[in-house]
Amino acid sequence: MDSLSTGKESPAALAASALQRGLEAQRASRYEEALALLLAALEAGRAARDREQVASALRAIGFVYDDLGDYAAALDHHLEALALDEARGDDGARAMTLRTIGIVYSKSGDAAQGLDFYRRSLALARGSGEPESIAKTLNNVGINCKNLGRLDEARAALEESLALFERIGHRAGQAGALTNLGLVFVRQGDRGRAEDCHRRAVPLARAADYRMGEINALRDLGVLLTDDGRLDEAQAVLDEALAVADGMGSRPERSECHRVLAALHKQAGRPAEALAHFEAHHELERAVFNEESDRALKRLQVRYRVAELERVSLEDGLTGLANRRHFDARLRTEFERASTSSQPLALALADIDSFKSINDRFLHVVGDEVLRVVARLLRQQTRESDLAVRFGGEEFALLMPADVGEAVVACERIRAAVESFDWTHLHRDLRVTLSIGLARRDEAGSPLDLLRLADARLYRAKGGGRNRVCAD
Ligand code: GH3
Ligand code: MG
Ligand code: MG
Repeated sequence: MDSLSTGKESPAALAASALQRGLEAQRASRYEEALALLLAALEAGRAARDREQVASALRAIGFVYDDLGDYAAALDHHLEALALDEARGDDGARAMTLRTIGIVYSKSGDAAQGLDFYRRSLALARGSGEPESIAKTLNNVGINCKNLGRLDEARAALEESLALFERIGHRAGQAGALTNLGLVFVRQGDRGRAEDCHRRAVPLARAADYRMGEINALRDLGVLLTDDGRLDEAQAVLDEALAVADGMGSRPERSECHRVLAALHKQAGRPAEALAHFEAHHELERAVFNEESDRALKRLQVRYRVAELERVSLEDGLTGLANRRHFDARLRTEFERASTSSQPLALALADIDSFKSINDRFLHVVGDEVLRVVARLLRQQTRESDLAVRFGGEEFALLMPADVGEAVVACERIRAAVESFDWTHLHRDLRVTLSIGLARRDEAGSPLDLLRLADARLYRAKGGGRNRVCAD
């Protein structure tokens, strides 16, 4: 048989394909679809304990939130990816993630924090000797230093960035570094050098078909010339910037070009032209604002859907309790926490007695209802801090941050609640009881150990006649 048409892909292949399709959806701005796919990829990566896959999925989810302007959520995901990169000792991935985190901080308005991450990224990138990534990070360092008013540092970083971009023939990079360097020279009062940088940036951006860079270089040059009173030259340059922005159809860039043109015409004593440009600017700005509002709304919708998806993936459909997947993750972290802080932790495994015969005697729907009621009793008899889980079939687990005395009392209370519940409303002859095995964290060397121990005691409770709690 054709091996491609078996319809059964390996989990790893499925995860990789979900990641790929998720990234495609993100690039096409189909954010809900992207998040659904990326969460699936994340889940599959976790199930396969593939840390690289998990880190890639987290990064991609971070990009989606970044696109949606939800920087806090973007940071959460990138920071989690970073922790995995560090654990794997993958310096290339670390450098990239650190730089991405720096960009997110900078966009959210925290230039100092952004700079800190850029510097950490740079140290790693220098170690790997990859010139493009060093040059890009130096450019980021330069921008933030400039925004923080640390102009000498900014200049040094941008000049080094420019030299590296020149060395590897990266024209878009050169254009970007030159534009930023021009802005630093303006702030330092060196207008001659600033003009030179902007003039050099324009043809480089054009040759690289980097239109955003071309607009920036032309506009910054236009502003510089306007301020110097060279109004005819300035107008030629700014008209050119506007033409490129119009061609690109990007509203924020068009809006900004009209704004600086309005200022130019005003300074030149041409109020009619100034007004026309100002009105165009105002109109575009309003459209950009509406786009932003749509994005904010979209962001809320996506967050809501994601919360829903996450909830569903961690919940048991029949009983609404946490499911096995949720439990496995929590058991690991709670075990770890309890071990390091020597806080008590107890695990109970509960199994409905003779459930097979309940199904056989009273139909499956009655069996299902029994499961729902037992789940409800479990919830009622436990605390907020306990995790009640449908472990599988007619088995439940209870993870309690409690010492053995408290845990035994809780289990006994649950056992009694199930036994004394009035089951006759489901069927006149129905009786339900529960057997429970209880184990303590300090008896076990690992989460799996703890589970085995609780299971062995559950088995003993069954052997001892059922409807009882066994804690040793
Ligand atoms: P014991 O006292 O030794 O636990 O006996 P038991 O009959 O409860 O144990 P056993 O493991 O033999 O049977 C469990 C039964 O639970 C078998 C299965 O059909 C039933 N079961 C598992 N999941 C569900 C479910 O979601 N709904 C219903 N109605 N039955 C289920
Ligand atoms: Mg069972
Ligand atoms: Mg059973």
